[in-house]
Amino acid sequence: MDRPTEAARLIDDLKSGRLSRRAFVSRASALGLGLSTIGLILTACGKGEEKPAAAAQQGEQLGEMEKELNIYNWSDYIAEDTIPNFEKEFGVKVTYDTFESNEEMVAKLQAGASGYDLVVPSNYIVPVMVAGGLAAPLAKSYLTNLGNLAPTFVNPVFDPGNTYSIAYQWGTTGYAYRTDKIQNPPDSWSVFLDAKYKGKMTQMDDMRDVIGAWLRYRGKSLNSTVEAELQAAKADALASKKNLKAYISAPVKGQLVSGDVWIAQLWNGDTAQAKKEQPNLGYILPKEGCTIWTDSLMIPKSAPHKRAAHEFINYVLRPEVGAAISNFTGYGSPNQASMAAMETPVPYPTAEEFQRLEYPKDLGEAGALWDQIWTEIKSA
Ligand code: N2P
Repeated sequence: MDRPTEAARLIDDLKSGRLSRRAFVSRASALGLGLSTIGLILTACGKGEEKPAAAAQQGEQLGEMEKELNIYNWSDYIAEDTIPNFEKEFGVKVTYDTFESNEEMVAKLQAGASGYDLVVPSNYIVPVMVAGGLAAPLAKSYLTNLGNLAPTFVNPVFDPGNTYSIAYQWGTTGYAYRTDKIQNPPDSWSVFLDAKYKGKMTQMDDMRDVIGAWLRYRGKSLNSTVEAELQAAKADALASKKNLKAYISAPVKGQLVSGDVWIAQLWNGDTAQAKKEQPNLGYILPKEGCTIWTDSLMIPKSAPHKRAAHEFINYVLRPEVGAAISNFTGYGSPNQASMAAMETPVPYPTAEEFQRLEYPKDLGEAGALWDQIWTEIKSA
């Protein structure tokens, strides 16, 4: 049995009482689930939640369309007319908030009473949210446009059967640089160790991207759970921090445009957005390798407007809506019908490029060590 299936069975056994809470903790740790994940599951099960399968069946009946929808998405990650057009067509008032990292989004949901109907997690955090009881199973009968997804985004490893999530956009984490300021930029993460650019460089305010890049720099997986490898990544991060202006994610775009920053670890799409204002921008996928990710639409279990949330997912799955989103964001579309409707779609990586790309996965128990190392890097 694969790990997600085995984990789901353990959760079922816990809920039905076939497994004691204590036995659950030991079996779940043996499976590699992180302590924070196990804690989330125990909390959720303590509240007497129903089994996923039963919930999925109930989820097929969503009732009347609601008049409101609350969306929580990454910043700069939607076309300008996506929301107004949806509001007009469906008679729904949308409230739209943004976040800058998966961890920020999950913390908001865990705090409770967020009121959000749709969130947009990346690969590695989806199973953590599912195990923590934060996700509602999708009622597929409402998603009539699901057939537009490209086959590679159907049934992803992080969410077998697309039970809880539907791909929204995908992209990579490399680095952006000012072509008018930097001649011959190295195609290596070592650029951040070069004091020549001190004070003109930034890295993402994101534990997975920063530690992940330094792991790859030393030839390791960006999903490493090996303490010695993580300590080496920390040493490189501390050495490069001396040259950095800041750890900053999407908001660095303005500084690249103005020239306050010349080199910024960044996602491909946000770089493309900045390039519309500042043509002297290039983007590099370092030779040591970097992250490729898929972000997906997911409905929180606590969502107050689940019917409207499903209608929104189905709306995004329309060819022209998905195409407009990717045209604005500069990211890849997982929708093959949208790809066909775009003039310059971001092509899916070639096999050669894929050798340098790696999907982020749930870190299991090592998540706590990653958290600790990231705190040490940030506070140094
Ligand atoms: C939004 C891009 C976020 C994608 N600006 C990160 N997974």
